[in-house]
Amino acid sequence: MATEQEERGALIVFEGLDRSGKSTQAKRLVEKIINSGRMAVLQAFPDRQSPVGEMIDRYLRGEIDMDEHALHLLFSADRFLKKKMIKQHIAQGVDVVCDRYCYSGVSYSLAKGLPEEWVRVTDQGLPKPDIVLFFQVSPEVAAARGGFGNERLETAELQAKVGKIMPTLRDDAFWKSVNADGTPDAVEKEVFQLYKELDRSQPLEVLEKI
Ligand code: Z5A
Ligand code: MG
Repeated sequence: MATEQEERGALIVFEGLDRSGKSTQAKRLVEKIINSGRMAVLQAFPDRQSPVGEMIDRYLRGEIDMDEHALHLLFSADRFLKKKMIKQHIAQGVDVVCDRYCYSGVSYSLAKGLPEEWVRVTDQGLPKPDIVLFFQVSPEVAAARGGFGNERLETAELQAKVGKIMPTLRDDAFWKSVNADGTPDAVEKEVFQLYKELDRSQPLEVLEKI
């Protein structure tokens, strides 16, 4: 546990559309935090290495089919299985950087037409992020970063729907927009500035509403 003098870790979440650069910048942030003398870990969701994440991965790669409700619950379960790890790290002063979180879960499932009230409750009880870095990329810039890959959800139609839904989940109390159109170095600078402004004075909260 962090002593009274030590600051707790922070829960930092990267969200945004496909190819906005989340994975690139989440990795860079962890390196930058460690170089600055703190400890940090990176957690991607889905965690394709875990047993639950492996099922999700097989679905995304088109190897297996799955009921959409079951898939939504697997994405949520994948996060809940990391809840203890996240809380322990934060109590020990380690920053946890998440590449996607429940806001991807809610946005993609709503875009597929699952019932809104149900979709919004399955992640309640997770640790609440201290900050959501919302990567905003313009469609032209995202398109210039290469076409969609071969995964099941990488279609222009679904991405357009997600692009309309995700901003509606925004909570100005802890969401910060990042201009993801810039060069990797410019985005890194903006992200690190927001990181440095984090307030760790209050205990980590529980996510009650999405
Ligand atoms: N999903 C869901 O349905 N429910 C859930 O609960 C969760 C996820 C958590 C897999 O996610 C799918 O699961 C995803 C959402 C759904 N569906 N789709 N589509 P994923 O996170 O594994 O997806 P990904 O493969 O990592 O792609 P991504 O996240 O969309 O990309 P990104 O991480 O935002 O971008 P990147 O990989 O960092 O960069 C993309 C490319 O652009 C790459 O070639 C970079 O070198 C380049 N790049 C990055 N930044 C820049 C800048 N600044 N300038 C120029 N080029 C750049
Ligand atoms: Mg990514």
